[in-house]
Amino acid sequence: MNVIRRRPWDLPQRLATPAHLAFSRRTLLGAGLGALALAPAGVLAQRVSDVAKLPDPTSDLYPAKRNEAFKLDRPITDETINLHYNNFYEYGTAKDVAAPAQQLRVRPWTVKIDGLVEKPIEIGIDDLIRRMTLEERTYRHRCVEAWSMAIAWTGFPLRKLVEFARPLGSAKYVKMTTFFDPKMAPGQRLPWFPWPYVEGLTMAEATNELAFLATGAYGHPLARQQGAPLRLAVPWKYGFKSIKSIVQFTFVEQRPVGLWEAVQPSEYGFWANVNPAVPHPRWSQATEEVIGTGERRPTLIFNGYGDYVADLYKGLEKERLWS
Ligand SMILES: Nc1nc2c(c(=O)[nH]1)N[C@H]1C(S)=C(S)[C@@H](COP(=O)(O)O)O[C@H]1N2
Ligand SMILES: [Mo]
Repeated sequence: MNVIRRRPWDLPQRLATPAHLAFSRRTLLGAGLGALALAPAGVLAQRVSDVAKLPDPTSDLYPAKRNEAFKLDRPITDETINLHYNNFYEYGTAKDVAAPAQQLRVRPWTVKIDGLVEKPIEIGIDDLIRRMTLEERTYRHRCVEAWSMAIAWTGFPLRKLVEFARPLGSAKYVKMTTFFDPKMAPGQRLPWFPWPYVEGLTMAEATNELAFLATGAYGHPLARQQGAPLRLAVPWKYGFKSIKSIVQFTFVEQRPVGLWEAVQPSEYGFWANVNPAVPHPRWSQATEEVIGTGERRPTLIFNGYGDYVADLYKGLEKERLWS
């Protein structure tokens, strides 16, 4: 089925609703999204506040100490803005997923580690978080749609999880997978996406100092729309690599195919490193809209993180490193 010829951000804002992804309203209603869109605001607000009241068993770990090694060249985006402008296709194709995302149940939450490892592991998220030392890092985030933010994440280096996993020498990539539960994620009832969301990194990328697993943001545990309870932050790559609400890390020999690469391989590749000189097939990547400021800034190669990561790509110049 070749339905996704256009992605929502090609459309004028007023048209950027799921109904304009070239599907009939009936299809959407059948998929359950119509009902969500039609739910009175009050009903949704009620559900949101009920879920939000549940205590987070790790909240005593926040705020964590900031790691001052990671400096920003711009102010941190306001938390309120960050919480109301999100990409989370499991909860809708526009940016206003904050309310529907409150349906995501974040406890109990089990993380599986499997594939080419000494011994597969299943561990509860609270247990995992308490085994790690949380720190705060301020990172830029550059979406492939040419907008950006700057965020204070809390979490731990992905490298620490890799060490905990004890991968075999034959492991070449780590494949990460988001939860799959169409009952609590209306977007997963849209049959034209190959759910669940998947992303992957090479072992060298996964163990790079910058690769970070976020458990919190702005001094407290992650909000659901940010990808609670565990999401990736790889700030030198386009935002779609930073997979949310991860349930599984699988060490593999074959290069994983991410959800966006599966949907549109001509536009979204495996590497997806930020490069202002290489346009997306349908738009320029030269500048970015800094959300919440009205400002456009020139985009930097590797999103400004070349000192950390440029070496990873030496000798790979023939690969499609940039989209
Ligand atoms: N599971 C999942 N992860 C995801 C996405 C998604 O739709 N589903 N969107 C990606 C994209 S395109 C971006 S830009 C970031 C957005 O993260 P934010 O909403 O916290 O800014 O999440 C990424 N991770
Ligand atoms: Mo994105």
